[in-house]
Amino acid sequence: MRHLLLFTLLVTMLFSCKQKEEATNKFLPVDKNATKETVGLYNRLFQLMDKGIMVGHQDDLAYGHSWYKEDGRSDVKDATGDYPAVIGWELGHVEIGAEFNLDSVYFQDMKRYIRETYDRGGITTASWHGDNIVTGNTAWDCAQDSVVRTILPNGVNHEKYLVWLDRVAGFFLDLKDKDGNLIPVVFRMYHEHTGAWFWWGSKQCTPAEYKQLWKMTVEYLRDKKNVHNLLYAYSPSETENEAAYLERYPGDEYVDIVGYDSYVNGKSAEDIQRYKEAMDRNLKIVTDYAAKANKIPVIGETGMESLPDSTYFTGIVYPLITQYKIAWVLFWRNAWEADKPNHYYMPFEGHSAANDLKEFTERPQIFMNECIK
Ligand code: BMA
Repeated sequence: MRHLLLFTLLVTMLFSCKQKEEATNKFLPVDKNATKETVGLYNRLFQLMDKGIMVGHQDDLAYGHSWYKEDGRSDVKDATGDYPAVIGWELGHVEIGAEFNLDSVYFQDMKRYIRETYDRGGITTASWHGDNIVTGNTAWDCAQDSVVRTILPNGVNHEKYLVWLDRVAGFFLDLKDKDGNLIPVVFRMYHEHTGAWFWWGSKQCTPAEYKQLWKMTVEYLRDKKNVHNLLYAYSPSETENEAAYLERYPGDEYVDIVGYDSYVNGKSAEDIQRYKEAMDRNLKIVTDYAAKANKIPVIGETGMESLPDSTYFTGIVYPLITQYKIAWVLFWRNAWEADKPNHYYMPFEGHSAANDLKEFTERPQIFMNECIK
Protein backbone atom coordinates (compact mmCIF):
# COMPACT_ATOMS: atom_id res chain seq x y z
CA MET A 1 0.00 0.00 0.00
CA ARG A 2 2.79 2.43 0.96
CA HIS A 3 4.58 1.65 -2.27
CA LEU A 4 1.46 2.34 -4.21
CA LEU A 5 1.03 5.68 -2.42
CA LEU A 6 4.65 6.62 -3.05
CA PHE A 7 4.34 5.63 -6.68
CA THR A 8 1.16 7.66 -7.10
CA LEU A 9 2.85 10.64 -5.47
CA LEU A 10 5.86 10.38 -7.77
CA VAL A 11 3.76 10.06 -10.88
CA THR A 12 1.66 13.04 -9.79
CA MET A 13 4.79 15.10 -9.22
CA LEU A 14 6.27 14.11 -12.54
CA PHE A 15 3.19 14.78 -14.58
CA SER A 16 1.52 17.46 -12.58
CA CYS A 17 0.99 20.67 -14.47
CA LYS A 18 1.56 22.61 -11.28
CA GLN A 19 5.17 23.66 -11.18
CA LYS A 20 5.99 26.97 -9.60
CA GLU A 21 7.75 29.50 -11.76
CA GLU A 22 10.76 31.26 -10.30
CA ALA A 23 10.48 34.95 -9.72
CA THR A 24 13.22 36.32 -11.95
CA ASN A 25 12.82 39.25 -14.28
CA LYS A 26 15.28 38.55 -17.05
CA PHE A 27 13.18 39.88 -19.92
CA LEU A 28 12.06 43.48 -20.29
CA PRO A 29 9.01 44.41 -22.34
CA VAL A 30 9.04 47.22 -24.91
CA ASP A 31 7.70 49.60 -22.28
CA LYS A 32 10.71 50.40 -20.13
CA ASN A 33 8.35 51.92 -17.55
CA ALA A 34 6.07 48.91 -17.46
CA THR A 35 4.62 48.19 -14.02
CA LYS A 36 6.33 45.48 -12.02
CA GLU A 37 3.27 43.25 -12.53
CA THR A 38 3.62 43.68 -16.30
CA VAL A 39 7.33 42.85 -16.25
CA GLY A 40 6.39 39.95 -13.98
CA LEU A 41 3.80 38.70 -16.44
CA TYR A 42 6.27 38.89 -19.32
CA ASN A 43 8.83 36.82 -17.45
CA ARG A 44 6.18 34.44 -16.22
CA LEU A 45 5.19 33.80 -19.84
CA PHE A 46 8.78 32.84 -20.70
CA GLN A 47 8.86 30.44 -17.77
CA LEU A 48 5.46 28.92 -18.43
CA MET A 49 6.36 28.42 -22.07
CA ASP A 50 9.20 26.11 -21.06
CA LYS A 51 6.71 23.85 -19.32
CA GLY A 52 3.61 23.75 -21.47
CA ILE A 53 1.06 25.44 -23.67
CA MET A 54 -1.83 27.43 -22.22
CA VAL A 55 -5.36 27.09 -23.55
CA GLY A 56 -7.12 30.35 -24.36
CA HIS A 57 -10.69 31.18 -25.28
CA GLN A 58 -12.19 34.45 -26.50
CA ASP A 59 -14.99 35.98 -24.38
CA ASP A 60 -15.10 32.82 -22.29
CA LEU A 61 -16.74 34.31 -19.19
CA ALA A 62 -19.20 36.72 -20.78
CA TYR A 63 -21.36 34.31 -22.73
CA GLY A 64 -21.36 31.02 -24.58
CA HIS A 65 -23.33 28.88 -26.97
CA SER A 66 -26.95 29.90 -26.28
CA TRP A 67 -26.36 31.74 -22.97
CA TYR A 68 -25.39 35.26 -22.02
CA LYS A 69 -24.05 36.71 -18.77
CA GLU A 70 -24.36 33.99 -16.15
CA ASP A 71 -21.88 34.60 -13.38
CA GLY A 72 -19.19 31.97 -13.10
CA ARG A 73 -20.29 30.13 -16.22
CA SER A 74 -17.99 29.15 -19.07
CA ASP A 75 -18.60 26.68 -21.90
CA VAL A 76 -15.03 25.47 -21.50
CA LYS A 77 -15.45 24.93 -17.76
CA ASP A 78 -18.76 23.13 -18.34
CA ALA A 79 -16.99 20.76 -20.75
CA THR A 80 -13.68 20.29 -18.92
CA GLY A 81 -14.09 21.31 -15.28
CA ASP A 82 -11.74 24.30 -15.45
CA TYR A 83 -11.46 27.76 -16.93
CA PRO A 84 -9.01 28.43 -19.75
CA ALA A 85 -5.62 29.79 -18.62
CA VAL A 86 -5.87 32.67 -21.07
CA ILE A 87 -9.03 34.64 -21.78
CA GLY A 88 -9.37 36.98 -24.73
CA TRP A 89 -11.56 40.11 -24.82
CA GLU A 90 -12.64 42.39 -27.61
CA LEU A 91 -12.45 46.17 -27.31
CA GLY A 92 -14.31 47.12 -30.51
CA HIS A 93 -16.48 50.20 -29.81
CA VAL A 94 -14.60 51.29 -26.70
CA GLU A 95 -13.06 53.88 -29.02
CA ILE A 96 -16.43 55.52 -29.70
CA GLY A 97 -17.34 55.66 -26.03
CA ALA A 98 -19.93 52.88 -26.19
CA GLU A 99 -21.04 51.10 -23.04
CA PHE A 100 -20.74 47.70 -24.63
CA ASN A 101 -18.55 46.19 -27.35
CA LEU A 102 -19.54 45.08 -30.82
CA ASP A 103 -20.52 41.66 -29.49
CA SER A 104 -22.68 43.20 -26.71
CA VAL A 105 -20.31 42.70 -23.79
CA TYR A 106 -20.52 45.64 -21.37
CA PHE A 107 -17.09 47.13 -20.72
CA GLN A 108 -17.90 47.31 -17.01
CA ASP A 109 -18.55 43.55 -17.02
CA MET A 110 -15.40 42.94 -19.06
CA LYS A 111 -13.33 44.76 -16.44
CA ARG A 112 -14.86 42.60 -13.73
CA TYR A 113 -14.14 39.40 -15.72
CA ILE A 114 -10.55 40.55 -16.18
CA ARG A 115 -10.23 41.11 -12.41
CA GLU A 116 -11.71 37.65 -11.74
CA THR A 117 -9.27 36.09 -14.19
CA TYR A 118 -6.35 37.90 -12.57
CA ASP A 119 -7.46 36.80 -9.10
CA ARG A 120 -7.51 33.23 -10.37
CA GLY A 121 -3.96 33.56 -11.71
CA GLY A 122 -5.18 33.61 -15.32
CA ILE A 123 -3.97 35.75 -18.20
CA THR A 124 -5.88 38.32 -20.23
CA THR A 125 -5.40 39.32 -23.85
CA ALA A 126 -7.40 41.92 -25.78
CA SER A 127 -8.11 42.36 -29.47
CA TRP A 128 -9.58 45.50 -31.01
CA HIS A 129 -11.86 45.60 -34.05
CA GLY A 130 -12.05 49.40 -33.93
CA ASP A 131 -14.42 51.21 -36.30
CA ASN A 132 -13.40 52.82 -39.58
CA ILE A 133 -12.90 56.44 -38.56
CA VAL A 134 -13.51 57.77 -42.07
CA THR A 135 -16.90 56.17 -42.73
CA GLY A 136 -18.05 55.47 -39.18
CA ASN A 137 -18.70 51.87 -40.20
CA THR A 138 -17.11 48.75 -38.76
CA ALA A 139 -13.49 47.54 -38.87
CA TRP A 140 -14.49 45.40 -41.88
CA ASP A 141 -15.32 48.46 -43.96
CA CYS A 142 -12.16 48.31 -46.01
CA ALA A 143 -13.13 49.64 -49.43
CA GLN A 144 -10.71 52.56 -49.05
CA ASP A 145 -6.92 52.50 -49.05
CA SER A 146 -6.45 55.75 -47.16
CA VAL A 147 -7.91 55.34 -43.66
CA VAL A 148 -4.55 54.70 -41.99
CA ARG A 149 -3.00 57.68 -43.80
CA THR A 150 -5.66 60.02 -42.43
CA ILE A 151 -4.95 58.82 -38.87
CA LEU A 152 -1.19 59.31 -38.94
CA PRO A 153 0.33 62.59 -37.72
CA ASN A 154 -0.71 65.42 -40.07
CA GLY A 155 -3.62 63.32 -41.37
CA VAL A 156 -7.09 64.87 -41.26
CA ASN A 157 -8.30 62.34 -38.68
CA HIS A 158 -5.22 62.33 -36.47
CA GLU A 159 -6.66 64.42 -33.64
CA LYS A 160 -9.94 62.54 -33.71
CA TYR A 161 -8.09 59.22 -33.61
CA LEU A 162 -6.14 60.35 -30.55
CA VAL A 163 -9.48 60.82 -28.80
CA TRP A 164 -10.26 57.22 -29.73
CA LEU A 165 -6.92 56.15 -28.29
CA ASP A 166 -7.69 58.15 -25.13
CA ARG A 167 -10.71 55.91 -24.63
CA VAL A 168 -8.66 52.77 -25.23
CA ALA A 169 -6.11 54.07 -22.71
CA GLY A 170 -8.94 54.82 -20.26
CA PHE A 171 -10.09 51.22 -20.44
CA PHE A 172 -6.65 49.79 -19.69
CA LEU A 173 -6.03 52.30 -16.90
CA ASP A 174 -9.25 51.24 -15.23
CA LEU A 175 -8.13 47.63 -14.85
CA LYS A 176 -7.25 47.50 -11.18
CA ASP A 177 -6.87 44.61 -8.78
CA LYS A 178 -8.31 44.68 -5.27
CA ASP A 179 -5.27 46.58 -3.97
CA GLY A 180 -5.62 49.22 -6.66
CA ASN A 181 -2.67 47.98 -8.74
CA LEU A 182 -3.01 47.89 -12.50
CA ILE A 183 -3.69 44.47 -13.98
CA PRO A 184 -1.27 43.61 -16.80
CA VAL A 185 -2.81 42.55 -20.11
CA VAL A 186 -1.65 41.59 -23.58
CA PHE A 187 -2.87 43.99 -26.28
CA ARG A 188 -3.09 42.22 -29.65
CA MET A 189 -3.87 45.21 -31.82
CA TYR A 190 -4.26 45.74 -35.58
CA HIS A 191 -4.33 41.98 -36.07
CA GLU A 192 -4.66 39.90 -39.27
CA HIS A 193 -3.18 42.82 -41.17
CA THR A 194 -1.60 40.59 -43.83
CA GLY A 195 -5.15 39.87 -44.94
CA ALA A 196 -7.24 42.55 -46.63
CA TRP A 197 -10.48 42.55 -44.62
CA PHE A 198 -9.87 45.34 -42.08
CA TRP A 199 -9.16 49.02 -42.72
CA TRP A 200 -5.56 48.41 -41.54
CA GLY A 201 -5.10 45.45 -43.93
CA SER A 202 -2.51 44.75 -46.60
CA LYS A 203 -4.46 46.33 -49.45
CA GLN A 204 -5.61 49.22 -47.30
CA CYS A 205 -2.22 50.68 -46.34
CA THR A 206 1.45 50.36 -47.23
CA PRO A 207 3.91 48.50 -44.98
CA ALA A 208 5.42 51.85 -43.96
CA GLU A 209 2.00 53.26 -43.03
CA TYR A 210 1.11 50.16 -41.02
CA LYS A 211 4.36 50.33 -39.09
CA GLN A 212 3.79 54.02 -38.41
CA LEU A 213 0.28 53.31 -37.16
CA TRP A 214 1.64 50.68 -34.80
CA LYS A 215 4.47 52.83 -33.46
CA MET A 216 2.23 55.84 -33.09
CA THR A 217 -0.24 53.78 -31.04
CA VAL A 218 2.43 52.32 -28.74
CA GLU A 219 4.07 55.71 -28.25
CA TYR A 220 0.80 57.47 -27.59
CA LEU A 221 -0.51 54.91 -25.08
CA ARG A 222 2.83 54.44 -23.36
CA ASP A 223 4.45 57.88 -23.47
CA LYS A 224 1.49 60.27 -23.58
CA LYS A 225 -1.22 58.39 -21.72
CA ASN A 226 1.13 56.59 -19.31
CA VAL A 227 -0.42 53.20 -19.90
CA HIS A 228 2.21 50.89 -18.42
CA ASN A 229 0.25 47.67 -17.95
CA LEU A 230 0.47 46.37 -21.52
CA LEU A 231 2.43 43.80 -23.43
CA TYR A 232 2.09 44.29 -27.19
CA ALA A 233 1.26 41.33 -29.44
CA TYR A 234 1.73 41.26 -33.22
CA SER A 235 -0.57 38.77 -34.96
CA PRO A 236 -0.91 38.74 -38.76
CA SER A 237 -3.05 36.14 -40.41
CA GLU A 238 -1.09 33.15 -41.68
CA THR A 239 1.89 33.96 -43.93
CA GLU A 240 4.10 32.00 -46.31
CA ASN A 241 7.51 32.69 -44.81
CA GLU A 242 9.48 34.88 -42.42
CA ALA A 243 9.96 37.67 -44.96
CA ALA A 244 6.20 37.94 -45.46
CA TYR A 245 5.66 37.68 -41.70
CA LEU A 246 8.02 40.59 -41.09
CA GLU A 247 7.03 42.77 -44.03
CA ARG A 248 4.85 44.94 -41.78
CA TYR A 249 6.59 44.20 -38.48
CA PRO A 250 7.13 47.47 -36.63
CA GLY A 251 10.39 46.29 -35.01
CA ASP A 252 11.55 44.42 -31.94
CA GLU A 253 11.42 47.57 -29.85
CA TYR A 254 7.64 47.74 -30.41
CA VAL A 255 6.55 44.12 -29.98
CA ASP A 256 6.65 41.74 -27.00
CA ILE A 257 4.69 38.79 -28.34
CA VAL A 258 4.68 37.33 -31.85
CA GLY A 259 1.72 35.29 -33.03
CA TYR A 260 -0.48 34.55 -35.99
CA ASP A 261 -4.16 33.78 -36.69
CA SER A 262 -5.23 30.76 -38.71
CA TYR A 263 -8.51 28.84 -39.02
CA VAL A 264 -9.79 25.65 -40.61
CA ASN A 265 -11.83 26.98 -43.52
CA GLY A 266 -14.39 24.26 -44.24
CA LYS A 267 -14.48 20.68 -43.07
CA SER A 268 -13.24 18.49 -45.93
CA ALA A 269 -10.06 16.43 -45.70
CA GLU A 270 -8.40 18.97 -48.02
CA ASP A 271 -9.47 21.86 -45.78
CA ILE A 272 -7.99 20.09 -42.77
CA GLN A 273 -4.81 19.27 -44.65
CA ARG A 274 -4.44 22.90 -45.72
CA TYR A 275 -4.94 24.01 -42.09
CA LYS A 276 -2.32 21.56 -40.84
CA GLU A 277 0.19 22.84 -43.36
CA ALA A 278 -0.56 26.50 -42.61
CA MET A 279 -0.37 25.89 -38.86
CA ASP A 280 2.88 23.99 -39.10
CA ARG A 281 4.46 26.61 -41.35
CA ASN A 282 3.34 29.50 -39.16
CA LEU A 283 4.26 27.79 -35.92
CA LYS A 284 7.74 27.44 -37.34
CA ILE A 285 7.84 31.08 -38.47
CA VAL A 286 6.78 32.50 -35.09
CA THR A 287 8.83 30.15 -32.92
CA ASP A 288 11.99 30.66 -35.01
CA TYR A 289 11.55 34.40 -34.95
CA ALA A 290 10.70 34.47 -31.25
CA ALA A 291 13.83 32.47 -30.43
CA LYS A 292 16.01 34.88 -32.43
CA ALA A 293 14.43 38.06 -31.11
CA ASN A 294 13.70 36.92 -27.54
CA LYS A 295 9.94 37.24 -27.90
CA ILE A 296 7.00 35.11 -26.78
CA PRO A 297 5.42 33.06 -29.59
CA VAL A 298 1.68 32.36 -29.50
CA ILE A 299 -1.26 31.34 -31.65
CA GLY A 300 -3.29 34.55 -31.54
CA GLU A 301 -6.51 32.98 -32.85
CA THR A 302 -7.48 29.64 -34.24
CA GLY A 303 -10.35 27.19 -34.42
CA MET A 304 -12.72 25.08 -36.46
CA GLU A 305 -16.19 26.58 -36.55
CA SER A 306 -18.85 24.24 -35.03
CA LEU A 307 -16.22 21.51 -34.58
CA PRO A 308 -17.56 19.05 -37.17
CA ASP A 309 -14.46 16.95 -36.46
CA SER A 310 -14.95 15.65 -32.93
CA THR A 311 -11.24 14.86 -32.60
CA TYR A 312 -10.08 18.35 -33.55
CA PHE A 313 -8.27 18.98 -30.25
CA THR A 314 -6.40 15.73 -29.69
CA GLY A 315 -6.18 14.68 -33.33
CA ILE A 316 -5.32 17.92 -35.12
CA VAL A 317 -4.27 20.67 -32.70
CA TYR A 318 -2.30 18.64 -30.17
CA PRO A 319 0.16 16.97 -32.57
CA LEU A 320 0.78 20.32 -34.29
CA ILE A 321 1.38 22.55 -31.31
CA THR A 322 3.38 20.15 -29.18
CA GLN A 323 6.15 20.09 -31.76
CA TYR A 324 6.84 23.70 -30.87
CA LYS A 325 7.42 25.85 -27.83
CA ILE A 326 4.60 28.40 -27.67
CA ALA A 327 2.98 30.18 -24.73
CA TRP A 328 -0.67 29.75 -25.71
CA VAL A 329 -3.24 28.84 -28.28
CA LEU A 330 -6.40 30.95 -28.25
CA PHE A 331 -9.63 29.54 -29.68
CA TRP A 332 -12.21 32.00 -30.96
CA ARG A 333 -15.54 32.84 -29.37
CA ASN A 334 -18.73 30.84 -28.81
CA ALA A 335 -21.34 33.29 -30.06
CA TRP A 336 -24.41 33.73 -27.86
CA GLU A 337 -26.45 35.41 -30.61
CA ALA A 338 -29.54 33.52 -31.81
CA ASP A 339 -28.69 34.31 -35.43
CA LYS A 340 -25.22 32.72 -35.10
CA PRO A 341 -26.01 29.21 -33.81
CA ASN A 342 -23.02 27.65 -35.59
CA HIS A 343 -20.48 30.30 -34.69
CA TYR A 344 -18.55 28.59 -31.90
CA TYR A 345 -15.02 27.23 -31.61
CA MET A 346 -15.05 25.47 -28.24
CA PRO A 347 -17.43 22.61 -27.45
CA PHE A 348 -20.05 23.16 -24.80
CA GLU A 349 -21.40 20.48 -22.47
CA GLY A 350 -22.96 17.69 -24.51
CA HIS A 351 -21.28 18.63 -27.80
CA SER A 352 -19.67 15.72 -29.68
CA ALA A 353 -16.19 17.27 -29.25
CA ALA A 354 -16.56 17.97 -25.51
CA ASN A 355 -14.80 14.78 -24.40
CA ASP A 356 -12.03 15.41 -26.86
CA LEU A 357 -11.45 18.88 -25.44
CA LYS A 358 -11.44 17.42 -21.93
CA GLU A 359 -8.89 14.80 -22.91
CA PHE A 360 -6.77 17.48 -24.61
CA THR A 361 -6.81 19.71 -21.52
CA GLU A 362 -5.86 16.80 -19.27
CA ARG A 363 -2.63 16.12 -21.12
CA PRO A 364 0.41 17.19 -19.06
CA GLN A 365 1.74 19.71 -21.55
CA ILE A 366 -1.59 21.51 -21.86
CA PHE A 367 -2.32 24.16 -19.25
CA MET A 368 -5.70 25.30 -18.04
CA ASN A 369 -6.20 27.90 -15.32
CA GLU A 370 -5.53 25.52 -12.40
CA CYS A 371 -2.15 24.62 -13.87
CA ILE A 372 -0.79 28.13 -13.84
CA LYS A 373 -2.20 29.39 -10.53
C1 BMA B 1 -15.48 37.78 -35.68
C2 BMA B 1 -16.86 37.17 -35.46
C3 BMA B 1 -17.83 38.30 -35.26
C4 BMA B 1 -17.36 39.21 -34.11
C5 BMA B 1 -15.92 39.65 -34.32
C6 BMA B 1 -15.36 40.46 -33.17
O1 BMA B 1 -14.54 36.79 -35.93
O2 BMA B 1 -16.82 36.36 -34.30
O3 BMA B 1 -19.11 37.78 -34.98
O4 BMA B 1 -18.18 40.34 -34.02
O5 BMA B 1 -15.10 38.54 -34.54
O6 BMA B 1 -15.38 39.75 -31.96
